[in-house]
Amino acid sequence: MNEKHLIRISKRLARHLRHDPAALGLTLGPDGWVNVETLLGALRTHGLAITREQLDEVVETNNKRRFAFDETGIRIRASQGHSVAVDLGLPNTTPPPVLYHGTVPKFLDAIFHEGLRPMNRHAVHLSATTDTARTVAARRGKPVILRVGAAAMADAGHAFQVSANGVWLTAAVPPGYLTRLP
Ligand code: HQG
Repeated sequence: MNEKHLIRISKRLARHLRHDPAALGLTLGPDGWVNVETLLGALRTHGLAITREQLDEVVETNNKRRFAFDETGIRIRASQGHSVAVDLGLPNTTPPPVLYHGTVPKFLDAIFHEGLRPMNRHAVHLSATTDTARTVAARRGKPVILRVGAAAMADAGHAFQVSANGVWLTAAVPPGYLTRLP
């Protein structure tokens, strides 16, 4: 498949597996999984006919590994980024000492006032590297990178999880743990 088609399918999957399964007449399981055959059937009914092999290619080649099959390959889910209610069942995990969050200048006042909040998603998304944080931020404008004192947060009892595709998740980051990088 060409790159453009792969991206188109990935965007469609992200929309339905994270935010709007109902638009395909689907309901996600409580843990976010949906049966692959059911998904392919629903996509076909809604104008996107793809084969299981094409779906496999999207999952394998996706630049952020946004989607994952269960161990049997029968079900698929988004690894993070949901706005619909799901419990991914990720274990609490000790974070590295420092994590990063990429944002844009217009949000800084609010962020330093009330901290990082999940906004429409289930959790605040944090990155292990400044490069990833910069890429996340660049979706919205001029990147500003915030350093998150993750070890200090963990010491204070904040829980962290890491998604199957390596995104660090936490419920919220109070402003005291944030430093703007130059
Ligand atoms: C900002 C993409 C005002 C926050 C990316 C961000 C990531 C606040 C925006 C993943 C705020 C939320 C997540 C506060 C946070 N006041 N603004 N108190 N707290 N914000 O998209 O982290 O390509 O929900 O800085 O690559 O940007 O979709 O989160 O700018 O991995 O797979 O509110 O989404 O992945 O935006 O991105 P988002 P995010 P995918």
